Amino acid sequence: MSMFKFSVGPWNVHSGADTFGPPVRDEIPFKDKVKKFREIGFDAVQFHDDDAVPDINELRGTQIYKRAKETSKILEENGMKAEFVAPRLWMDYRTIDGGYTSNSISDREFALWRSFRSIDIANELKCDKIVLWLAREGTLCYESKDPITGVKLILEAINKMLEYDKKIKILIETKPNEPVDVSFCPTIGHAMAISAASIDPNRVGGLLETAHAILAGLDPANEIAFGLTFGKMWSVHLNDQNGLKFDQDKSFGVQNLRAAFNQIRLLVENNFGSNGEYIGLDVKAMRTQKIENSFQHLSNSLRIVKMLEEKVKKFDYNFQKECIKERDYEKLEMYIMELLMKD
Ligand code: 3MF
Ligand code: MG
Repeated sequence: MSMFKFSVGPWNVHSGADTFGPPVRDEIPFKDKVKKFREIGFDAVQFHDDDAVPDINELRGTQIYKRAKETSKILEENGMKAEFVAPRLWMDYRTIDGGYTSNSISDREFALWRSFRSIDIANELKCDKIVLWLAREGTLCYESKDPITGVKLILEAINKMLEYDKKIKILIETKPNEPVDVSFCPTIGHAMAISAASIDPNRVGGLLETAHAILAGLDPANEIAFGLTFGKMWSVHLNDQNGLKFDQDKSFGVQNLRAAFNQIRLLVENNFGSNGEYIGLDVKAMRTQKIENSFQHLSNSLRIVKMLEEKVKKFDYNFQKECIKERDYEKLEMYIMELLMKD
């Protein structure tokens, strides 16, 4: 039994299209995905605004609420909760140059419109978290934007969201690059600084994704720890990543088991989830996978989390203390290797 609750996004089961090739599997309908997520052992679904309300750009007011209610019903029928809503600001022709930090005023207004609608949808789905993956808030051409203005515009947009809804919490999902070359908010440290400068620091926190930390050249567990220090690590996207390349979203733990162990150890030791936080698994199936096996990366990742929880239970804290006292870190390191490799 796991001490954690788990969440997943509909985008984590996909048709296998990538930058260089078309879809290789049929899209699975949302309803069927939710049912399967539940069967595998997930407790909640993560949403982009247009996952919850498809064609959101064409809809207005009550139509948006109506669609959100339909989505909410599917969740209820399957005994699932909604974890968060994230405005998908990177897909639209109006956000080519970024959302909140676009050089175009009307594009920035569109980005805010979508953010306010995401808050409305979150309320319909009975969740109080908005995630901002700041995908295009940065530059492709460094000289195209002023970096100080960029950070101020992000802060301004967040403040407007905090004013729009007095209960909503904003989680910044940091990533150093891709699709932009250079991001204005690349790490959890940056997210914490924006939180502190906002009009309500208690409602602005972070979401750390393993792969994003690795892309920033940082240790994922320490990024999570930094947010936890301030009581502001409100979600995690566990997955894995093989070095500095495109964002791979590999199954959790398959690349660096020791780093994965230390992420789970940190979450266990700090009782992550005790305020209703979920462990999100932001993993993608390999393109080679057949449709009937296109949920396997999710069940594998869940299994790896649970197996690592068992390893954490076996972790001998007295032995650790002894090694620290003797300053014999070689001994401590070997102990970890044996813990991970032996039954
Ligand atoms: C990109 C991501 C995103 C976010 C999602 C919710 C598509 O690297 O990780 O997944 O997690 O948009 O914020
Ligand atoms: Mg993510």
